Amino acid sequence: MCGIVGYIGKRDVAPLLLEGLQRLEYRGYDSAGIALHAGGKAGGLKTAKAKGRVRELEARLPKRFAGTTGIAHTRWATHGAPNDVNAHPHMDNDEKVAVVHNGIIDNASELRARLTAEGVTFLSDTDTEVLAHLVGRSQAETLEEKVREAVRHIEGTYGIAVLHADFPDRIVVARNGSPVVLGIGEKEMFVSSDVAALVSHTRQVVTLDDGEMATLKADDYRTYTTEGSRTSAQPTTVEWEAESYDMGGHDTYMHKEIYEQADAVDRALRGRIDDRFSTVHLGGLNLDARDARAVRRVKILGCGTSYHAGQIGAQMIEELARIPADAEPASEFRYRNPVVDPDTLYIAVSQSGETYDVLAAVQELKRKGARVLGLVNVVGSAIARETDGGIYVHAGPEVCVVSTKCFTNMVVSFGLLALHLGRTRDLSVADGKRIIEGLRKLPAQISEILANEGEIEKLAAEYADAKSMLFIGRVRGYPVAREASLKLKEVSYIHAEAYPASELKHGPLALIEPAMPTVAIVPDDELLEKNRAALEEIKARSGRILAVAHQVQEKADHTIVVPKNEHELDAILMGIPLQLFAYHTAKAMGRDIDKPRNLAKSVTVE
Ligand code: HGA
Repeated sequence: MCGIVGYIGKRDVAPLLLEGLQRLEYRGYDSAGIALHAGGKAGGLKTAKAKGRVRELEARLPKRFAGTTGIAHTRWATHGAPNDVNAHPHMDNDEKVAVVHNGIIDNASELRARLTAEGVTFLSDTDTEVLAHLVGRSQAETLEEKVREAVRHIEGTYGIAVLHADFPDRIVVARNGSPVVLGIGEKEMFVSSDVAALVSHTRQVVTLDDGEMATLKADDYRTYTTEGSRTSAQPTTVEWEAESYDMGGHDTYMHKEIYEQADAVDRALRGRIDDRFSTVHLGGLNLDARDARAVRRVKILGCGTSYHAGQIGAQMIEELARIPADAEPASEFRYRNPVVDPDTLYIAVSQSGETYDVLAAVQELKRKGARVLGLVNVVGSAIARETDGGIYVHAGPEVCVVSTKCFTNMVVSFGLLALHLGRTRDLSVADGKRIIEGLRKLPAQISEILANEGEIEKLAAEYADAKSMLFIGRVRGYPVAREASLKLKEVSYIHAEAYPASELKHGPLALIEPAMPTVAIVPDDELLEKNRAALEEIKARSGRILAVAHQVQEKADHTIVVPKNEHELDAILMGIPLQLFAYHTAKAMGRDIDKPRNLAKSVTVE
């Protein structure tokens, strides 16, 4: 999704902004642009924009394009085609104002009609351009007041950064529903929509709240509300290292992040296990034993991979805590006027903590008085702040658009939560101990799975000719099949469909033929025989089968054997070889693995 970077200080701004934009490339975008204060006698603002990659923008920068204050943007079009003109920054007709914007202005057409009637000429098809004209036409004296007046007319979401030719000593930013983070330096200030663009310069950040604005000057910043009253946002220190955003010798971020999983899981467990009582401590949960016992249902909300993590989480909670639990796409939940029950614990799952649909579901739930926890990766993100408490999954920065290590850490975090809830109820000390031992084994078992990469690569080459693939699993294996099929389609663009193995006869068996391979999740659990029967049925119809199992499956053409853990935790491991399978299939097909077509990392718009 769109990205914003801004800088004010003494350094040459264009290279700094280009570097910042490159750090945001992973989010997915279709065009990029820069505006800066030109300085010198003539002063004024200069812009450069280009459809395509940041390097195309770089190639197009005019010869004289220097300054020490500027803003930049990577755009993911929502209003108007991806082209040079629609790329941000947008300017007013006098070219005094430049605006970059993430989000959607819902009342853009009305504002556009009104401004056109007043004599404004629109150059682009974007919703964003109305903001530039509103700021430009404001009669207010200060830039802060002009921006404030402009955003008062706006319905919708925004993270914005604004330059004004008459106010060369400042950048004014504002946030409503789309992230804005200030980076505090020594006699220089940064702003971005994502800490990824800041960490190579400063680890001191201030995250704005919705309804908050800020003025950045080279040696100072101040924050205030859109109503004008001062706020006292204090800087916090970002823990993520700049190196976490480098590829570290891997050919893609996806490959690197798959390989980071053993360490990431270790981080998710660190400091949380309480051997004395065979349970876990989850610091920020804000749910004491009495609250935990009062929970009668658990409802998990997420989108895409996070929703699948939630499905596995729901099963773990049912199994270990015996609390009825289910997961639902947040994007559906928020629009179906859900019955919100005071005894239900809601859990919002998101890597970025900014996923728009999940955030909107959280806000709807809070409005109705529900108790909502967050399960997120990015510390201090909107969902982390809007929820009553929660669990940080500690996967570290995830750059590849498709999620791997964050998914695994989400599932592990659900395992911790399920154990915690279970131990406030009927899960015995002995079972608690068994689960803890299982959790502790995970990092080594993940490394064992990854050591098998050579074989998985060969298998991927074998199946890469398929036009379509079926993924099946039963109960614990079903969400694993769903996530694995999503991974394959995201990175390889091969059509993949997941079904419960128990539903084969009710439809998908009709698809089975040699050209339609099946990937089957076959754990050694109480359903092993049932799963084997499904393999028989597929084989009888000449279907090719790749099994992911704890032991070689006779009926399968190939089996990827994964190490056995406790049956409640098996789902954590069984998907991991299929991440590598998706990666190698996509690689064999020459896909752009880290940036699959049409997809973006943090979906911060609807
Ligand atoms: N609506 C603006 C910005 C889109 C956005 O934030 N995408 O993530 C546009 O279409 O230019």
